[in-house]
Amino acid sequence: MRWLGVLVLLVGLVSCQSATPKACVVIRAVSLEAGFKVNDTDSPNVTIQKGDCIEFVNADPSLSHTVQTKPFSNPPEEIPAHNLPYEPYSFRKVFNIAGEYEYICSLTTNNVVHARTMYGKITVR
Ligand SMILES: [Cu+2]
Repeated sequence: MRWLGVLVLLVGLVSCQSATPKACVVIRAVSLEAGFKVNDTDSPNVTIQKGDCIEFVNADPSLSHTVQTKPFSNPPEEIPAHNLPYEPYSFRKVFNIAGEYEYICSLTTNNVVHARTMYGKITVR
């Protein structure tokens, strides 16, 4: 029965490799004033398909930012709080559950609440 284990392993390896990941949609933290922007758009909102991924990047050299789901927004799944140091660090997440994910930067610097300007919505279909 050992060959069966080898076969299962091989099939597993092949299926992993064939599932080449699609390029992620990039959401940049541009600045405290400008907030988040999707790819090269001027919008912090995006609609993706189940199984797509989002890559969060901090493109703001002057401030740290974070990303997480907006508290009490009742998303299908939480995005736990992630620190976003200045790029090239990035945080990637695959969204497998359809629904609306409101996200924010949860920081406060010099009494300025980032979430007032740094927020957006990811819709997964
Ligand atoms: Cu921020």
